[in-house]
Amino acid sequence: MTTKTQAILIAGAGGFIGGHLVKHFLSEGHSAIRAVDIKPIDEWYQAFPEADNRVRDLTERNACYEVMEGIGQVYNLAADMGGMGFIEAHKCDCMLSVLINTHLLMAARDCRPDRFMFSSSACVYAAEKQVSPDVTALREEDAYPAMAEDGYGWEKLFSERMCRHFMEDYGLETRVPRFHNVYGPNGTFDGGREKAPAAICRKVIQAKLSGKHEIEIWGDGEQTRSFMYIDDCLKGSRMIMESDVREPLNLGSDELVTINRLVDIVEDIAGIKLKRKYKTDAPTGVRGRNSDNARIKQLLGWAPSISLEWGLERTYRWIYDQMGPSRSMIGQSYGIEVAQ
Ligand code: GKE
Repeated sequence: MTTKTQAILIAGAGGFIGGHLVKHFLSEGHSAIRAVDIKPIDEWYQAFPEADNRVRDLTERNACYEVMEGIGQVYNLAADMGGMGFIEAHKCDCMLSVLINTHLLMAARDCRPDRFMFSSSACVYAAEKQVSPDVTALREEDAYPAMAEDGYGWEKLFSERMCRHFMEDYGLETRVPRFHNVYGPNGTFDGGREKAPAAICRKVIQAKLSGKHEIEIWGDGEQTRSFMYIDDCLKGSRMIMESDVREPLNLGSDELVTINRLVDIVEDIAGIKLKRKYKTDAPTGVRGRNSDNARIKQLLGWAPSISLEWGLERTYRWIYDQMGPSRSMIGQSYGIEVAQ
């Protein structure tokens, strides 16, 4: 159990999930939060003056030893990542995150925090298990025999193995949730790293603001995914961290939807219907992916359950607020005439 005074390190605190995790612990009254990210602090998605905020490059060994000092719990969310548009075009950058995971594990081996969580991903799963939209939900053992997502997936799978061997060889208590496409407010929705839920919200808002009622969708829209709202991600991460589950564990929604259905829901929220243009040569990743939650239910008695409609409503509103004030700006930057 994490005591309120135990020092907690959030690596990747300037990012989407990391920012929410810092806020989560502060709202629970935890007093010693060390928040670390490589981005300049004014680029952090969320930053809190109450935390011990440090801008450090955690690919560097010395930086990892510095931030590990006096830490009881480590949440390692630091990674060079994004949605399909990013990971397909930046395979080396994604794999170089291995330097962060390696150096943080070495620092943890020597500084001895009680727990070390490594954020893995559904991208570890073997491609051959994800070839059909009506996919059989992925069970933890479906990561082997391995054929992970190029670049990002292999780095995550390798780092999972390192966590296991640092536990076996050095007794470091590691925990490894496999996140399935996490979405929500205070995440990236533009610029190339965005994932589908945020991207579709942005595109629907642009169409609504511009009056140009059309939307570009990557692929044919029949590919399927499950999307997990950030609040379920935070709750699940805490439960896994504080559990005795040492093996990698799915942390994802099991509400399977097509990308066309995702667009339907966002259109309903926006109160608009758009003409769909399919960009079939865009990055599409696997054909179908879903989370089998039998094991997390069996081991923790809980599983993510926030509905996609509920989560998208809050995500859409937040992105609209980010885009709203600069409506005219949007017009200019996207070369479209803004309808008042
Ligand atoms: N990003 C994006 N933007 N995706 C779109 C868009 C768009 O405008 N339109 C349609 N899609 C389709 C993609 O082509 C893909 O088939 C699906 O939505 C989901 O794309 P995604 O959210 O970018 O990422 P994936 O689920 O394919 O993969 C992600 O999985 C995560 C773990 O579940 C990875 O990129 C990582 O973010 C992570 O491993």
